[in-house]
Amino acid sequence: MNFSILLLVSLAVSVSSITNFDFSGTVKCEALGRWCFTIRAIEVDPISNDGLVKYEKCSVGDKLVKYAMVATPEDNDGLLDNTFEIALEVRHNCSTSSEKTITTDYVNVPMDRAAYSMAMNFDLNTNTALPQ
Ligand SMILES: [Ca+2]
Ligand SMILES: [Ca+2]
Repeated sequence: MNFSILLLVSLAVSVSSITNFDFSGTVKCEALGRWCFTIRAIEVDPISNDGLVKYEKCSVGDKLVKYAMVATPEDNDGLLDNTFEIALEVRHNCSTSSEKTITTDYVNVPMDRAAYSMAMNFDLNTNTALPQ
């Protein structure tokens, strides 16, 4: 194998081992006055979850807020591990005096995928997540 082929092969390997993640959807809350939420994309791990990216917003009067966020690309999830476990977690104070959390089930994303998009809508009044 000459040098240029070796370079191409190593480039292909490094490109294919990076996964880009993006997240989008809506957050709905019917409440009087101001309400706030923080949405976090996480990579689920047995010991502690990794935060990929987060989005914070407060609303006064608007019942529906759109969100969109792009995570820093991930390239691995530990030794002998070929999938990412991706979930969304929302903390909010919609119609509650104490903070509530909604966590979606995680999705297994093979590490050789170049990109993964998750589209999820949240209803904070019922504490539910609905895939788009
Ligand atoms: Ca993991
Ligand atoms: Ca994993």
